[in-house]
Amino acid sequence: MIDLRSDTVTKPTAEMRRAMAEAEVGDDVYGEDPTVNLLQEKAAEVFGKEAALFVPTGSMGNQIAVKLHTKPGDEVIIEERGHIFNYEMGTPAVVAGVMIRPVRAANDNGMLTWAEIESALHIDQPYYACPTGLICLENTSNFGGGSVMSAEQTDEICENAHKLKLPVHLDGARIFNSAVAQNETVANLSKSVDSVQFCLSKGLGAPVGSMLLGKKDFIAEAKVWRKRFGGGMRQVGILAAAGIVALEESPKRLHIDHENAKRLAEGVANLKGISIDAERVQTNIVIFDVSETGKNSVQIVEELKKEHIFAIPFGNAIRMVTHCDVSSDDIEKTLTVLDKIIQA
Ligand code: TLP
Repeated sequence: MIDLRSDTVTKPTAEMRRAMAEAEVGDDVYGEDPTVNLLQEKAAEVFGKEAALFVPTGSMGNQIAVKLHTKPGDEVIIEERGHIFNYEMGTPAVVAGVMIRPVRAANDNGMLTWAEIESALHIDQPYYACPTGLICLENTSNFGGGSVMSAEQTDEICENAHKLKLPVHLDGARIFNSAVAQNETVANLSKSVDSVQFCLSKGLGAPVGSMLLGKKDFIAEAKVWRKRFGGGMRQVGILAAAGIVALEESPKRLHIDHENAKRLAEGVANLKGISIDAERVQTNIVIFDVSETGKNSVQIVEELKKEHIFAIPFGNAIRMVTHCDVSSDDIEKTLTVLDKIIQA
Protein backbone atom coordinates (compact mmCIF):
# COMPACT_ATOMS: atom_id res chain seq x y z
CA MET A 1 0.00 0.00 0.00
CA ILE A 2 1.25 3.50 -0.90
CA ASP A 3 -0.53 6.05 1.22
CA LEU A 4 -0.23 9.55 -0.22
CA ARG A 5 -3.41 10.91 1.37
CA SER A 6 -1.50 12.92 3.94
CA ASP A 7 1.65 13.09 6.05
CA THR A 8 -0.66 12.49 9.03
CA VAL A 9 -0.69 8.74 8.22
CA THR A 10 2.93 8.05 9.23
CA LYS A 11 3.66 5.26 11.72
CA PRO A 12 6.04 5.93 14.64
CA THR A 13 9.65 4.87 14.02
CA ALA A 14 11.39 2.17 16.06
CA GLU A 15 13.24 4.92 17.95
CA MET A 16 9.95 6.65 18.80
CA ARG A 17 8.41 3.39 20.00
CA ARG A 18 11.45 2.71 22.20
CA ALA A 19 11.31 6.22 23.66
CA MET A 20 7.59 5.77 24.33
CA ALA A 21 8.13 2.47 26.12
CA GLU A 22 10.81 3.95 28.33
CA ALA A 23 9.23 7.38 28.96
CA GLU A 24 9.12 8.74 32.48
CA VAL A 25 5.61 9.99 33.13
CA GLY A 26 3.58 11.97 35.68
CA ASP A 27 0.24 13.75 35.78
CA ASP A 28 0.54 16.54 33.21
CA VAL A 29 -2.60 18.30 34.46
CA TYR A 30 -0.55 18.97 37.61
CA GLY A 31 2.40 19.93 35.36
CA GLU A 32 4.26 16.88 36.72
CA ASP A 33 5.04 14.91 33.59
CA PRO A 34 8.82 15.26 33.14
CA THR A 35 8.77 14.13 29.50
CA VAL A 36 6.07 16.64 28.53
CA ASN A 37 7.96 19.36 30.39
CA LEU A 38 11.15 18.45 28.54
CA LEU A 39 9.40 18.49 25.15
CA GLN A 40 7.90 21.91 25.94
CA GLU A 41 11.30 23.29 26.98
CA LYS A 42 13.01 21.92 23.91
CA ALA A 43 10.33 23.24 21.54
CA ALA A 44 10.46 26.70 23.14
CA GLU A 45 14.24 26.69 22.73
CA VAL A 46 14.15 25.59 19.08
CA PHE A 47 11.61 28.33 18.25
CA GLY A 48 13.16 31.00 20.48
CA LYS A 49 9.80 31.58 22.17
CA GLU A 50 9.20 32.07 25.91
CA ALA A 51 6.99 29.01 26.39
CA ALA A 52 5.34 26.05 24.70
CA LEU A 53 2.33 23.84 25.37
CA PHE A 54 1.82 20.24 24.22
CA VAL A 55 -1.67 19.87 22.74
CA PRO A 56 -3.32 16.79 21.23
CA THR A 57 -3.91 18.27 17.76
CA GLY A 58 -2.99 21.11 15.46
CA SER A 59 -6.62 22.15 15.38
CA MET A 60 -6.68 22.54 19.15
CA GLY A 61 -3.48 24.59 19.12
CA ASN A 62 -4.85 26.88 16.42
CA GLN A 63 -8.25 27.27 18.02
CA ILE A 64 -6.86 28.05 21.47
CA ALA A 65 -4.83 30.80 19.78
CA VAL A 66 -7.88 32.17 17.93
CA LYS A 67 -9.82 32.19 21.20
CA LEU A 68 -7.08 33.92 23.19
CA HIS A 69 -6.23 36.61 20.65
CA THR A 70 -9.82 37.71 19.98
CA LYS A 71 -13.10 38.66 21.60
CA PRO A 72 -16.57 37.65 20.40
CA GLY A 73 -17.69 39.69 17.40
CA ASP A 74 -14.15 40.23 16.08
CA GLU A 75 -13.15 39.30 12.58
CA VAL A 76 -10.17 37.07 11.72
CA ILE A 77 -8.38 37.62 8.42
CA ILE A 78 -7.10 34.48 6.74
CA GLU A 79 -6.28 33.35 3.21
CA GLU A 80 -9.31 31.72 1.60
CA ARG A 81 -7.74 28.24 1.52
CA GLY A 82 -6.58 28.36 5.17
CA HIS A 83 -7.01 25.28 7.34
CA ILE A 84 -8.33 27.27 10.31
CA PHE A 85 -11.18 28.49 8.11
CA ASN A 86 -11.97 25.39 6.03
CA TYR A 87 -11.13 22.30 8.05
CA GLU A 88 -11.51 23.02 11.75
CA MET A 89 -15.25 22.46 12.02
CA GLY A 90 -16.31 26.09 12.39
CA THR A 91 -14.59 26.30 15.77
CA PRO A 92 -13.79 30.03 15.46
CA ALA A 93 -17.56 30.66 15.36
CA VAL A 94 -18.48 28.02 17.95
CA VAL A 95 -15.79 28.66 20.55
CA ALA A 96 -14.40 32.16 20.00
CA GLY A 97 -17.59 33.70 18.56
CA VAL A 98 -15.64 35.36 15.77
CA MET A 99 -16.26 35.93 12.07
CA ILE A 100 -13.78 34.75 9.49
CA ARG A 101 -12.89 37.19 6.71
CA PRO A 102 -11.40 34.94 4.00
CA VAL A 103 -9.20 36.74 1.46
CA ARG A 104 -7.97 35.16 -1.80
CA ALA A 105 -4.24 35.60 -2.44
CA ALA A 106 -3.71 36.85 -5.99
CA ASN A 107 -0.47 34.91 -6.41
CA ASP A 108 -2.42 31.64 -6.03
CA ASN A 109 -0.02 30.02 -3.58
CA GLY A 110 -2.08 30.71 -0.49
CA MET A 111 0.19 33.49 0.78
CA LEU A 112 -1.33 36.90 1.42
CA THR A 113 0.67 40.09 1.06
CA TRP A 114 0.29 42.96 3.50
CA ALA A 115 -1.50 44.98 0.78
CA GLU A 116 -4.13 42.24 0.45
CA ILE A 117 -4.57 42.01 4.20
CA GLU A 118 -4.77 45.78 4.52
CA SER A 119 -7.62 46.00 2.04
CA ALA A 120 -9.68 43.63 4.22
CA LEU A 121 -9.06 45.34 7.57
CA HIS A 122 -11.84 46.85 9.63
CA ILE A 123 -10.34 49.36 11.98
CA ASP A 124 -12.31 52.13 13.68
CA GLN A 125 -15.63 51.32 11.98
CA PRO A 126 -17.44 50.52 15.23
CA TYR A 127 -21.04 50.95 14.13
CA TYR A 128 -21.24 48.82 11.01
CA ALA A 129 -18.32 46.39 10.67
CA CYS A 130 -16.84 43.67 12.84
CA PRO A 131 -13.46 44.93 14.00
CA THR A 132 -10.45 42.96 12.81
CA GLY A 133 -9.06 41.13 15.83
CA LEU A 134 -6.47 38.74 14.41
CA ILE A 135 -4.53 37.78 11.30
CA CYS A 136 -3.82 34.08 10.71
CA LEU A 137 -1.02 32.88 8.44
CA GLU A 138 -0.21 29.34 7.30
CA ASN A 139 3.35 28.21 6.49
CA THR A 140 3.53 25.99 4.53
CA SER A 141 0.17 26.62 2.90
CA ASN A 142 -1.47 23.21 2.66
CA PHE A 143 -4.01 23.91 -0.07
CA GLY A 144 -1.68 26.46 -1.65
CA GLY A 145 0.31 23.34 -2.65
CA GLY A 146 2.79 23.25 0.24
CA SER A 147 4.12 26.69 -0.69
CA VAL A 148 6.49 28.46 1.67
CA MET A 149 6.39 31.91 3.23
CA SER A 150 9.75 33.58 3.82
CA ALA A 151 10.82 35.20 7.08
CA GLU A 152 10.78 38.58 5.30
CA GLN A 153 7.16 38.15 4.13
CA THR A 154 6.10 37.13 7.64
CA ASP A 155 8.02 39.97 9.27
CA GLU A 156 6.49 42.56 6.94
CA ILE A 157 2.96 41.42 7.78
CA CYS A 158 3.68 41.31 11.51
CA GLU A 159 5.36 44.70 11.56
CA ASN A 160 2.38 46.34 9.89
CA ALA A 161 -0.16 44.39 11.97
CA HIS A 162 1.59 45.29 15.22
CA LYS A 163 1.54 48.99 14.32
CA LEU A 164 -2.26 48.59 14.36
CA LYS A 165 -2.06 46.53 17.59
CA LEU A 166 -3.26 43.44 15.71
CA PRO A 167 -1.86 40.07 16.77
CA VAL A 168 -0.69 37.48 14.22
CA HIS A 169 -1.03 33.71 14.70
CA LEU A 170 0.94 31.34 12.50
CA ASP A 171 -0.45 27.91 11.67
CA GLY A 172 2.92 26.28 11.22
CA ALA A 173 1.59 22.74 11.00
CA ARG A 174 4.39 22.09 8.45
CA ILE A 175 6.82 24.87 9.38
CA PHE A 176 9.74 22.43 9.49
CA ASN A 177 9.08 21.60 5.82
CA SER A 178 9.12 25.31 5.10
CA ALA A 179 12.38 25.81 7.00
CA VAL A 180 14.12 22.90 5.25
CA ALA A 181 12.97 24.07 1.80
CA GLN A 182 14.33 27.57 2.44
CA ASN A 183 17.41 26.54 4.39
CA GLU A 184 16.03 28.63 7.23
CA THR A 185 15.39 28.11 10.94
CA VAL A 186 11.87 27.72 12.32
CA ALA A 187 12.84 30.39 14.88
CA ASN A 188 13.53 32.93 12.15
CA LEU A 189 10.36 32.02 10.25
CA SER A 190 8.24 32.60 13.34
CA LYS A 191 10.19 35.25 15.25
CA SER A 192 7.74 38.09 14.64
CA VAL A 193 4.43 36.26 15.15
CA ASP A 194 2.60 36.41 18.47
CA SER A 195 1.87 32.69 18.51
CA VAL A 196 2.75 29.68 16.41
CA GLN A 197 1.39 26.15 16.28
CA PHE A 198 3.33 23.28 14.73
CA CYS A 199 2.47 19.60 14.32
CA LEU A 200 4.67 16.74 15.54
CA SER A 201 2.24 14.34 13.89
CA LYS A 202 2.68 15.34 10.24
CA GLY A 203 6.00 15.31 8.38
CA LEU A 204 7.87 14.87 11.67
CA GLY A 205 6.24 11.46 12.02
CA ALA A 206 5.08 11.38 15.66
CA PRO A 207 1.85 9.46 16.23
CA VAL A 208 0.05 12.31 18.03
CA GLY A 209 0.57 15.89 19.09
CA SER A 210 1.20 19.52 18.31
CA MET A 211 2.84 22.41 20.12
CA LEU A 212 1.52 25.92 20.70
CA LEU A 213 4.17 28.56 21.41
CA GLY A 214 4.16 32.17 22.51
CA LYS A 215 4.78 34.43 25.47
CA LYS A 216 4.66 32.96 29.01
CA ASP A 217 1.35 34.62 29.96
CA PHE A 218 -0.26 33.52 26.69
CA ILE A 219 0.78 29.91 27.23
CA ALA A 220 -0.41 29.97 30.86
CA GLU A 221 -3.83 31.08 29.60
CA ALA A 222 -3.64 28.52 26.76
CA LYS A 223 -3.25 25.79 29.38
CA VAL A 224 -6.60 26.79 30.91
CA TRP A 225 -8.23 26.59 27.48
CA ARG A 226 -6.58 23.27 26.69
CA LYS A 227 -8.31 21.88 29.81
CA ARG A 228 -11.63 23.44 28.77
CA PHE A 229 -11.27 21.79 25.36
CA GLY A 230 -10.80 18.43 27.13
CA GLY A 231 -7.11 18.33 26.32
CA GLY A 232 -5.67 17.78 29.83
CA MET A 233 -4.05 14.43 29.12
CA ARG A 234 -2.51 13.11 32.37
CA GLN A 235 0.41 10.63 31.85
CA VAL A 236 0.97 11.88 28.33
CA GLY A 237 4.75 11.74 28.49
CA ILE A 238 4.29 8.48 26.65
CA LEU A 239 3.30 10.56 23.59
CA ALA A 240 5.64 13.46 24.30
CA ALA A 241 8.55 10.98 24.20
CA ALA A 242 7.80 10.28 20.54
CA GLY A 243 7.42 14.04 20.06
CA ILE A 244 10.96 14.66 21.34
CA VAL A 245 12.38 12.16 18.84
CA ALA A 246 10.27 13.78 16.10
CA LEU A 247 11.49 17.27 17.00
CA GLU A 248 15.16 16.31 17.18
CA GLU A 249 15.53 13.70 14.45
CA SER A 250 12.88 14.16 11.79
CA PRO A 251 13.76 17.60 10.34
CA LYS A 252 17.05 16.08 9.13
CA ARG A 253 15.25 13.83 6.65
CA LEU A 254 12.47 16.14 5.34
CA HIS A 255 14.55 17.00 2.25
CA ILE A 256 13.95 13.40 1.07
CA ASP A 257 10.16 13.98 1.14
CA HIS A 258 10.68 17.19 -0.84
CA GLU A 259 12.80 15.40 -3.45
CA ASN A 260 10.14 12.70 -3.78
CA ALA A 261 7.41 15.33 -4.14
CA LYS A 262 9.39 17.12 -6.83
CA ARG A 263 9.90 13.88 -8.75
CA LEU A 264 6.19 13.11 -8.42
CA ALA A 265 5.25 16.61 -9.64
CA GLU A 266 7.61 16.41 -12.62
CA GLY A 267 6.27 12.96 -13.45
CA VAL A 268 2.58 13.88 -13.29
CA ALA A 269 3.25 17.07 -15.27
CA ASN A 270 4.17 14.79 -18.21
CA LEU A 271 0.95 12.75 -18.05
CA LYS A 272 -1.79 13.42 -20.58
CA GLY A 273 -4.44 15.86 -19.37
CA ILE A 274 -2.82 16.61 -16.01
CA SER A 275 -1.86 20.14 -15.27
CA ILE A 276 0.57 21.23 -12.60
CA ASP A 277 3.43 23.69 -12.50
CA ALA A 278 6.08 21.35 -11.08
CA GLU A 279 8.40 24.31 -10.54
CA ARG A 280 6.07 25.52 -7.81
CA VAL A 281 6.30 22.37 -5.71
CA GLN A 282 8.61 23.39 -2.89
CA THR A 283 7.88 20.93 -0.09
CA ASN A 284 5.97 17.65 0.37
CA ILE A 285 2.54 18.48 -1.10
CA VAL A 286 1.63 17.91 -4.74
CA ILE A 287 -1.75 19.14 -6.02
CA PHE A 288 -2.60 18.59 -9.67
CA ASP A 289 -5.61 19.32 -11.84
CA VAL A 290 -7.11 16.37 -13.70
CA SER A 291 -9.97 18.08 -15.53
CA GLU A 292 -8.47 17.47 -18.99
CA THR A 293 -7.90 13.73 -18.48
CA GLY A 294 -11.46 12.74 -19.38
CA LYS A 295 -11.98 11.38 -15.85
CA ASN A 296 -12.83 13.23 -12.69
CA SER A 297 -10.69 13.29 -9.55
CA VAL A 298 -13.01 10.94 -7.60
CA GLN A 299 -12.90 8.31 -10.38
CA ILE A 300 -9.12 8.47 -10.61
CA VAL A 301 -8.71 8.21 -6.84
CA GLU A 302 -11.06 5.19 -6.80
CA GLU A 303 -9.02 3.48 -9.51
CA LEU A 304 -5.76 4.23 -7.72
CA LYS A 305 -7.24 2.67 -4.60
CA LYS A 306 -7.84 -0.60 -6.45
CA GLU A 307 -4.06 -0.64 -7.02
CA HIS A 308 -3.49 0.08 -3.30
CA ILE A 309 -2.44 3.69 -3.88
CA PHE A 310 -4.25 6.27 -1.77
CA ALA A 311 -4.72 9.97 -2.54
CA ILE A 312 -7.30 12.67 -1.81
CA PRO A 313 -9.61 14.21 -4.43
CA PHE A 314 -10.85 17.74 -4.06
CA GLY A 315 -12.69 19.60 -6.76
CA ASN A 316 -10.96 18.98 -10.09
CA ALA A 317 -7.71 18.24 -8.35
CA ILE A 318 -5.94 15.42 -6.52
CA ARG A 319 -3.62 15.94 -3.57
CA MET A 320 -0.68 13.63 -2.88
CA VAL A 321 1.59 14.15 0.13
CA THR A 322 5.01 12.56 0.59
CA HIS A 323 6.32 11.51 3.99
CA CYS A 324 8.71 9.15 5.78
CA ASP A 325 6.71 6.04 4.86
CA VAL A 326 6.85 6.78 1.11
CA SER A 327 9.97 5.76 -0.86
CA SER A 328 11.25 6.90 -4.25
CA ASP A 329 10.21 3.48 -5.64
CA ASP A 330 6.67 4.21 -4.41
CA ILE A 331 6.73 7.44 -6.41
CA GLU A 332 7.79 5.63 -9.61
CA LYS A 333 5.08 3.00 -9.07
CA THR A 334 2.46 5.71 -8.50
CA LEU A 335 3.44 7.44 -11.75
CA THR A 336 3.23 4.18 -13.72
CA VAL A 337 -0.19 3.31 -12.30
CA LEU A 338 -1.55 6.84 -12.76
CA ASP A 339 -0.42 6.84 -16.38
CA LYS A 340 -2.18 3.50 -16.96
CA ILE A 341 -5.41 4.79 -15.39
CA ILE A 342 -5.43 7.95 -17.47
CA GLN A 343 -4.62 6.15 -20.73
CA ALA A 344 -7.38 3.56 -20.17
N1 TLP B 1 -4.39 18.84 7.83
C1 TLP B 1 -4.94 17.58 7.38
C2 TLP B 1 -6.42 17.70 7.04
O1 TLP B 1 -7.11 18.22 8.10
C3 TLP B 1 -6.70 18.52 5.81
C4 TLP B 1 -4.14 17.12 6.18
O2 TLP B 1 -4.28 15.92 5.84
O3 TLP B 1 -3.40 17.90 5.59
N2 TLP B 1 -3.13 23.17 10.00
C5 TLP B 1 -2.82 22.66 8.80
C6 TLP B 1 -2.15 23.51 7.79
C7 TLP B 1 -3.13 21.32 8.51
O4 TLP B 1 -2.82 20.85 7.32
C8 TLP B 1 -3.78 20.53 9.49
C9 TLP B 1 -4.20 19.11 9.20
C10 TLP B 1 -4.05 21.12 10.73
C11 TLP B 1 -3.73 22.45 10.95
C12 TLP B 1 -4.78 20.37 11.84
O5 TLP B 1 -4.01 19.41 12.44
P1 TLP B 1 -4.73 18.22 13.26
O6 TLP B 1 -5.17 17.24 12.23
O7 TLP B 1 -3.65 17.72 14.14
O8 TLP B 1 -5.86 18.81 14.01
